[in-house]
Amino acid sequence: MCTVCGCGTGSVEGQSHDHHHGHGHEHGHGGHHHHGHDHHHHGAGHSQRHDEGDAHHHHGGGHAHDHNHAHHHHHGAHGDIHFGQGAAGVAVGNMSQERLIEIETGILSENDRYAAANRARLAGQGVFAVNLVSSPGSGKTTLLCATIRAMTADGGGDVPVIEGDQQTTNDADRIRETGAPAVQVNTGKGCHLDGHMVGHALDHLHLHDGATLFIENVGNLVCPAAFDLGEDAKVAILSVTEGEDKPLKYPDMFTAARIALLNKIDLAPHCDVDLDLYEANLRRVNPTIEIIRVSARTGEGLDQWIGWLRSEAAAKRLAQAAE
Ligand SMILES: Nc1nc2c(ncn2[C@@H]2O[C@H](COP(=O)(O)OP(=O)(O)O)[C@@H](O)[C@H]2O)c(=O)[nH]1
Ligand SMILES: [Mg+2]
Repeated sequence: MCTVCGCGTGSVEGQSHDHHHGHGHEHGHGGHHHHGHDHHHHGAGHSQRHDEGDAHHHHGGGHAHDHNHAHHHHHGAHGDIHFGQGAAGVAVGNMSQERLIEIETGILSENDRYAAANRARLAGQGVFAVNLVSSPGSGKTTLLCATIRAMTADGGGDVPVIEGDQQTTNDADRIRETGAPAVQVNTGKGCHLDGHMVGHALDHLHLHDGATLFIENVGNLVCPAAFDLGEDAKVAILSVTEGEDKPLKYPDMFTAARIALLNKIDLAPHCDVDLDLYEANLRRVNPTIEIIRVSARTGEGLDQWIGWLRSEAAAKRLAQAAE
């Protein structure tokens, strides 16, 4: 599970796995989710509220707790409320910040072990892997289908795909229509892919040496930023309809990404969007991020994106040969 979001376990398409600590995903991690997010964000040491029992907090939602416990939050200069001001960045009940950091570090280092194993395995096969991250609907799957079609148009190109979603095999089905092999990972309540899930997916993909592996993460601009899957680069996809301020609101994702694809550029004339401001905001949170304006619909910018993929894959092969 993830202490950032309290999310749970997943299953690889066609099988039911107990991925983490023996929990099945039908366990209903929704309850824990609320533990992680809503009411336990109060600062430590306010034990009087815990005597009330957790049940009513689960259903009380933001209103009840804001009403009753607003004094536990840190209020900013403009009356805005900031949760999780402790060193761990979150607050959980009466747990100390040190203990929280310990738990979060434990989960992330477990993930990092799986990610390192994936990375070694991919390197051993000369596979270049990208992790596509974005909010839902920004066009990851559409862009991926267009990319695969362009990369395989001349009959070449080996582009296996791992698809992450909470439910359904829709996206893997869309990918398979292009002729590319795809494995769907359903994360259940989980809001991101993790290293362990990707390791299982790799077992099912039968990668060929030198392939370019695409991993479409769960649509979510927050949690996937924190989880290394063993990829060579995170690729953030934004669409012009999301608004220029999203890089500023979700900076972790854009700090973690090496490149941003500004998608649905065909819609720009119909939106009140300032593309230069969009790019400036991206560079504010990540001064070295590469940005390509693309349209999965018209194909604009796809050559540049595929050029980036090919040159990065070539650079990886060169670096490995030099080792
Ligand atoms: N106009 C336009 N629509 C797009 C573009 N890319 C994706 N879409 C549409 O955006 C919606 C969400 O796309 P999808 O690929 O499922 O997004 P995902 O959730 O990030 O995988 C679909 O209706 C797509 O047809 C684009 O470049 N231009
Ligand atoms: Mg998708």
